Amino acid sequence: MNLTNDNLPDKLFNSMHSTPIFDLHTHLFPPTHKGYYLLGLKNLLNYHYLIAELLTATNIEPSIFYSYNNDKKASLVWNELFVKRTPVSEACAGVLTILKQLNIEINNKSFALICDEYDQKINSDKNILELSNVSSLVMTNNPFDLDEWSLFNNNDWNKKIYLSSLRLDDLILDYQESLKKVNDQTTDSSENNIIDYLEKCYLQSNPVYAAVSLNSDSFNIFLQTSTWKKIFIWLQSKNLPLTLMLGVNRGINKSFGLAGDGIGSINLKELSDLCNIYPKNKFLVTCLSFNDQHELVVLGRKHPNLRIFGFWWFMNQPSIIKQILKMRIDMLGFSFIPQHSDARVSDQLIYKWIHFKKILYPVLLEYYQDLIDKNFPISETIIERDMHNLFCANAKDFLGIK
Ligand code: RAT
Ligand code: ZN
Repeated sequence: MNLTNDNLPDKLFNSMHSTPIFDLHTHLFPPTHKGYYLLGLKNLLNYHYLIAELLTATNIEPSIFYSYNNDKKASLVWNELFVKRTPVSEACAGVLTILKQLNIEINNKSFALICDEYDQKINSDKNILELSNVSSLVMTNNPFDLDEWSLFNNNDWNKKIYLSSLRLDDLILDYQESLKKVNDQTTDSSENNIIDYLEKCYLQSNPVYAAVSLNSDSFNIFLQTSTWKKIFIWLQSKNLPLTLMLGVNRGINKSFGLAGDGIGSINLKELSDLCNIYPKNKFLVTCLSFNDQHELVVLGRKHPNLRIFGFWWFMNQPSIIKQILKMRIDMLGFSFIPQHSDARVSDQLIYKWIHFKKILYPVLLEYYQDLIDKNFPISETIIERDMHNLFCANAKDFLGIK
């Protein structure tokens, strides 16, 4: 049955909130991976997005802050950003959204009491996956970090929920050190070892893509070195897409640690060249700077082997998302992957997806209403198909997975 402007809003809302989500890029790990699996309010408060806000809003010395244990860091963030100041930023709002979803009132309660109540409500990744409606997600797995990589020596976690990706930033950031790590594990020390090593890691982890974050300086290395040429050929032979996270400048304030990265430049003409040079390779692309978004969407119309995804990090702000989302729909229809969570603490899945849907809903409603006004029939089946594509199938089809 075709929908009308009267029943469309409810149908769209229900379909959007009941469609299972495939989260294309996170930094999450399964619960059995101790030391890497992060959960709970204190970890939420120690998120580097909030640490950057704390360190810039206060005069707390970064080295002193980082010398504190996790409990003290979290209570400091709470006190400075949620008690002494009004928590209006997107990262602060995220924490409040999670508390609200869990029905945790904060009025007149001490931080310790809020934490206790929180721990009673959330104690496993299962709660979170259910609350956020995420059915599977992609981790970020660094094959040059052997401790982190030890995840793949075990089978005590759900590989259907936690999919892997090969994060190759170390090959860009410190090629010699990465090569050394590879050579330490083999007897022969040739450059081919990198490919052999990637092959070994591929077989061990069954990744859905490889990924690298770059800026214009590193993009040049990337385009020109013989190792990366071999990597492109290897990726193609595996039909493994490469995720490019473009325009980051690491450590612009090194004292902030993980919270100290900023925006770097990127020349998207070179991305276009890359798509032409390697037409059989597939590239998933997201850009960190607002300034690159228009050109990126144009490239998304020109290169079938390029798929735009998500609102990455500094782009993941409601005011920006609304504008860029509409631009993407205007030029690409629904042929892009609208969002990923980038969650580092499992609980963040809850707020990242709620926040995104809050923006997506009115935007989509407007497009569908316009189609109905133009006598284009919109049925429930169309809405469900579109939600499934936006939240899941666009990404999975590009990756070539079920
Ligand atoms: O958004 C983030 O959490 C950043 O710290 C980065 O990790 C970024 O998402 C990345 O994958 O490089
Ligand atoms: Zn990330």
